[in-house]
Amino acid sequence: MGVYASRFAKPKRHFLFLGLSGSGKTTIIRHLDLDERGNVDSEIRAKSSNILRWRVLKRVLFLADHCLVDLSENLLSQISEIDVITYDRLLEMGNEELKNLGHQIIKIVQDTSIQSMTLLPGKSYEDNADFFVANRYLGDLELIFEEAFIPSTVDMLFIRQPTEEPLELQVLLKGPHEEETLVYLREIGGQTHLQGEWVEEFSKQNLDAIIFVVSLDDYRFESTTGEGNRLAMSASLYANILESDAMNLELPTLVIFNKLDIFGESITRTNLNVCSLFPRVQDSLEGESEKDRCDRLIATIVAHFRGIHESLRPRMRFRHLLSTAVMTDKDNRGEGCLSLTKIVNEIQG
Ligand SMILES: Nc1nc2c(ncn2[C@@H]2O[C@H](COP(=O)(O)OP(=O)(O)O)[C@@H](O)[C@H]2O)c(=O)[nH]1
Ligand SMILES: [Mg+2]
Repeated sequence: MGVYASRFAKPKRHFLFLGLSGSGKTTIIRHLDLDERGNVDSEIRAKSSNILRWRVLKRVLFLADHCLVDLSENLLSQISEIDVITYDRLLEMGNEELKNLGHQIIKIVQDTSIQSMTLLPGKSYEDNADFFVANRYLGDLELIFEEAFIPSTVDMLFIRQPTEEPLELQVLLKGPHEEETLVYLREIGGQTHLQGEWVEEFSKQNLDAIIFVVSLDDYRFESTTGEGNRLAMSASLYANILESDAMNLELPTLVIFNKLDIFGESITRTNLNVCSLFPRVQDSLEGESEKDRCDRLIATIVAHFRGIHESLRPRMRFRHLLSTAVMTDKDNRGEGCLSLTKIVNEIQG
């Protein structure tokens, strides 16, 4: 019996995800789960529809606020009516009321001046995350304000819900010869006030690796709480983790540089030099293609983290992967599309 149990027990891996709030930890975990399993729990999805409606509503009101002068009296009075709706109120809405709200929002969005504004990315980090989501759903307002609307599995990757409660998913990973490994992906909230709890997690005996998530796009944002540039914050957080007394020196870390997709776009508009982290970076080199330039700038960021790692953990190899967590189109897996196999191989390799 004992022989069979040990022969057939699935090996287990425990990975802990850490990183600044908004770097993409939850999205990556959901992406990996979806990738192996093909779907997200329907209960979780049903609960998320209001979060999506709320984000779209807030974004539209925010944009309307910025072009007040161009709006008609009628539209203005509608906007002030919607403006008083709270999140709790939204949760109580029945079918008719939701539909009605959807139609009001559609009217506002149909105003051309607002449409052109939705194309402008937000300045602050928070605005920008909302911009990204709202923009994706502006064409589907009618659908998402139907009471029966349940976000699809792919929609779930776009719904931001800051993690307060620890999130843990178990994913069954099949190897090339059908051998199975049970992988536990665990995230604790990235909010600063929760970072004290991380220490407790480091000391857990069964932990196999720390996966530290960095948003590449953070280079262009200042923290809303006055702590400076977000990429610089992320780098010092990584250093703090490696320096933590509670962390086992043999524990591998993997740094995932996420949001490769928006980085590629951002860097065409905003120079890497807005980030205080590096000495001046040459913006473009003669004869350099757009793709080469992007790769070189990413390499600059990666090298910074590598430097931190090598000075604090000289005997442990620096492991990293690039990622685009929101792309889940299986037929169109681009560069940076993560898989659990890639992660496990990188950590074990
Ligand atoms: N464009 C883009 N957005 C992403 C990516 N990964 C995450 N996001 C978005 O970034 C926001 C924050 O992600 P979340 O997973 O909640 O971050 P967490 O706080 O680290 O758990 C969400 O709106 C995600 O949809 C990515 O690779 N590309
Ligand atoms: Mg999260």
